[in-house]
Amino acid sequence: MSIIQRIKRKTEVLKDKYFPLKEFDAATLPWIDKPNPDIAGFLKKNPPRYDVPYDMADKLRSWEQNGYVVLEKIIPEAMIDKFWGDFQELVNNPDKYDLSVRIDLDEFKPNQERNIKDFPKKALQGKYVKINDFHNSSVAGKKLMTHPYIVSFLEAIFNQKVVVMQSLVFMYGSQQPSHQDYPWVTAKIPSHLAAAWIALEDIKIDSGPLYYYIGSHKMPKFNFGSGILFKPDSTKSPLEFADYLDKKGPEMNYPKETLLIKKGDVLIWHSALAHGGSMITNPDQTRKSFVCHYSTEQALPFHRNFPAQVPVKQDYNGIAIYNNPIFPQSEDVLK
Ligand SMILES: O=C(O)CCC(=O)C(=O)O
Repeated sequence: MSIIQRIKRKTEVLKDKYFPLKEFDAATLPWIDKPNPDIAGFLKKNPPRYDVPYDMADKLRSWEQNGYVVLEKIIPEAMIDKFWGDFQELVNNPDKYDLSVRIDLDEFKPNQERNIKDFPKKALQGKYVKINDFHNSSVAGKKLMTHPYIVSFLEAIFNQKVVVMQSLVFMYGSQQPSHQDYPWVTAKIPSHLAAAWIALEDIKIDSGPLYYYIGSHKMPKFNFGSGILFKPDSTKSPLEFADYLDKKGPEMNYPKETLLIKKGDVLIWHSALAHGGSMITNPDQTRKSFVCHYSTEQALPFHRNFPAQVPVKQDYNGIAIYNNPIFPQSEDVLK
């Protein structure tokens, strides 16, 4: 990083400390989040780079109104099976790999996030497990998260170069309380964020499916006492945030919907869509999914954990993926 870039970065950090954000910055909002976006006009000037099997104008209208879209049957089964094969290899042979895993079980406190080899193998195949950034190890993961039909939609909403921010693999439902993503998964521009939930199997009602409040990306933003982003000096907790969203959703008539999609379908959601994981009612029922967060190169020109390092990037279908500087030995080990 040059001296000028360092000074700019420091200025941004100080600005955020003393003048915390109360709303997304109107100047950097994606075009589709601005009032009355001209979808037909946009698509005339910016047709998708890939020939997509869905109606892009319809999907963009739905995104603008509802804060999410489901792209049905867009991922070939073979791609998913290859990725799941890599995942099985990982959890059956954790000693051979380096990657960060979080298991939200009391028995692993106070270090619930560790290198995969530092957890008992059995726990890795159970509940409350989040496998972080497995795409760095798996080429099939990189191909899956940058599938051209996902890329096309992300490019349409951002109208900019898209980058991968992070990914999670789940075997079981997360049972995560309601939240929006922008306070946690934060780039330099919090509105430059979207996530894809790729169903790796048909999702069953008793598996603890994802739910979301339709249209909630337009609700007034929660103030953590430190502005709209969660920070070490926030005076409001994640549970108070969940409570706010669960009250505000019904109060503002944002219907709650449960995601029961099929293997190969993909949900893409807005950075401010309120969502969470419902309760698992059948403890044996899996809910295999690959959840990927994306941003733009403008908002995330570096690996999210290494803002001061020049990133090593790979290009997949026009999307940039940053190599993980913590585990260079793991990059692309599963081909
Ligand atoms: O899949 C889930 O249950 C939760 C995923 C999620 O909320 C997220 O990654 O933001």
